[in-house]
Amino acid sequence: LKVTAARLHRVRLPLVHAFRTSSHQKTELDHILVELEDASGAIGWGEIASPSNPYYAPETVETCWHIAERYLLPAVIGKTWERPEQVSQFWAKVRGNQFAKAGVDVAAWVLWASVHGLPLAEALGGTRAEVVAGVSLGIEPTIRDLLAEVHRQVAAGYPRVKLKIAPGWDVEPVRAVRADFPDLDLHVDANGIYTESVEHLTALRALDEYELTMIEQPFAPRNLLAHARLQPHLVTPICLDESVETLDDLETALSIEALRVLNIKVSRMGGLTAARAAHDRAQQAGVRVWCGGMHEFGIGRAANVAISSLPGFTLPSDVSASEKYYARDLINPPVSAEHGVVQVPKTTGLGHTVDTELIAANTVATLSL
Ligand code: OSB
Ligand code: MG
Repeated sequence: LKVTAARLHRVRLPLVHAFRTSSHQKTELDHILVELEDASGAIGWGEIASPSNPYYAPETVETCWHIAERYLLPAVIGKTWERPEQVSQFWAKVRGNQFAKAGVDVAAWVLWASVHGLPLAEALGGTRAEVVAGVSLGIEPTIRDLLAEVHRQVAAGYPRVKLKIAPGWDVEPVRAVRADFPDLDLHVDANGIYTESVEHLTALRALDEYELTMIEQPFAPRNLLAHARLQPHLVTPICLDESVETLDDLETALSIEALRVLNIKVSRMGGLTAARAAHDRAQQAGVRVWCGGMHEFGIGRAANVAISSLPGFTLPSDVSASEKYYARDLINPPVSAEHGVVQVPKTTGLGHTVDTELIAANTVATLSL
């Protein structure tokens, strides 16, 4: 297989419901779609789902565009490969920049799966026909607003709810949601905002009595030791997200027991090849995994559904239906969830058609190489 042409499309879509985390609020998503084409005209799509600002990870939309244009696409175009795992080797010298790499890596996997007549999930070795989805809910203006949102999502059938927390918005919202939903699979995500101050540790330890499935990323991404120090004081498992960008990060975290659960994001790990390897390693180490999201449009979300079909993804993934995020998604059919369950497509490649007209209507920049 050989990529002979590549295109980038910077696309903006408004969110159905504004989303606030411990670091920022967003009302629209600005992602870069990647198209890889071979000499026969077959196309693989991928999505660079970097946030606009460097508050989750160091990348931004502009840095991703630059890295893809200048380093990643030139490394791939014209090279011959047999397996999609080889493609990330072409840019092995490029450090970091996981989101940019992930978009190109996914496009290569989708192209490979299409050319070989395989559904993406099957190409990856997925075994599940359906995937259980959860929802991730942002910080709301009031607890009453949050409860309304939780009721809406539980009524829509989602069996797991994750709440964003931050100092001052942690024990109270968790207590309120737990009171209304004693048996709900509930967890929290701090996006690294807590420190080991007495006040912060008191709040984190207070969360332990609400039977949360996990506390995700309480401390700063590079502070693995703080996670390892807190875990023995909690019954609730600690889950890492931002801390694990590479397989080496995962190895370090495992060796110091900084996590009991791993949130595997295709974007944060630099693509499907690395995400699958992280799944394999975590499974071997007895660490439970699930697939996190970055509010992807349908293309990135389809990759998340595909990786979630691997056997080790035993916790619900953030692969909610398209309609939770966007009034109209870029793929057909959109991702849909019934009783919180998403069917894994059985058709080849991405498993959805890409709505190029809708993409064109929402594109703010393009590049052809
Ligand atoms: O930490 O999981 C996170 C969105 C943007 C940045 C970070 C995170 C999130 C989410 C959204 O939680 C999950 C989704 O795509 O539904
Ligand atoms: Mg997270």
